[in-house]
Amino acid sequence: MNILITGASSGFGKAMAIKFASMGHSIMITARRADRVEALAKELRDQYQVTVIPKIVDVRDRAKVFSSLENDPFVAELDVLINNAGLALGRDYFEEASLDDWETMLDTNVKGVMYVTRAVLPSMIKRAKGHIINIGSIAGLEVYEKGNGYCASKHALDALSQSMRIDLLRHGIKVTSIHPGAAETEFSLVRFKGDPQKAASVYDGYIPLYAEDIAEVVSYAVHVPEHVCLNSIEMTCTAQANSFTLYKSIGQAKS
Ligand code: NDP
Ligand code: 8X3
Repeated sequence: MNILITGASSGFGKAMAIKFASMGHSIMITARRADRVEALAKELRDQYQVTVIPKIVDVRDRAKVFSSLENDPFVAELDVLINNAGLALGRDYFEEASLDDWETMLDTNVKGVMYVTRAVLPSMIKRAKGHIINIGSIAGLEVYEKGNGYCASKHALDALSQSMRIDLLRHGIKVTSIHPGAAETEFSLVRFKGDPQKAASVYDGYIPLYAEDIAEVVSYAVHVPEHVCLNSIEMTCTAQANSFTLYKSIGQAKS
């Protein structure tokens, strides 16, 4: 299969790139950090002798997204698009949160998905098949304190996924939402703007999800038979029930 993964320089996207390359699939991997994307592409090509195409794209840059993807020969034969690139910025009360952070999250997590999906859709429609996997979040299913802008972006993404599923039915295109809970990646380091202690404290006292867990579930969703579509998958670590109930054995509530 030809699989395009956004946000492959770290976390879930990188784990998915490794998983799919190890299974022999051809992949296109994208993100903003060129050094990481290019190094990963080389490493996977050397290790698994598969096609790995690196593309340096900021999903917020509408013109660049379209010029990079629209007429690409790999995209012309695309089987699976994984909209994974995304981020949270800040964890503050609504009245204190940064407007710039809100805009960056909405531009990346919502508009970025719209741009990338629209850029690759013509080839899927032409071939009357394809699978779009959107990496949502439990923050897109339930809101939590100080989650405001991030929760809004992931709720919007969930609405988009449901719309795509309905509107693309007539083209034979599947749409799957994956909604993970707390997972230890660079997500919290980004959210807390490079503060390693704050980031690490998110994962203290319990075993969170790891990027490989998400890659495993995405791979399962990709490999179900053609006539089956997993519409929505919510997954958390065993210590988490929903976006505001996390059992930390050291007794500290998620905050
Ligand atoms: P990471 O920070 O480890 O990875 C995020 C990836 O997104 C990076 O590759 C980053 O690449 C890319 N990215 C961010 N902004 C842009 C942009 N503007 N253009 C292109 N790429 C971008 O976090 P995760 O792997 O944890 O996050 C992946 C997805 O999963 C996100 O959508 C996140 O919201 C979601 N999620 C994460 C959870 C968690 O607890 N970790 C739980 C639920 C959902 P680069 O900076 O090089 O551009
Ligand atoms: C990331 C999970 O709970 O930090 O989407 O919002 S959470």
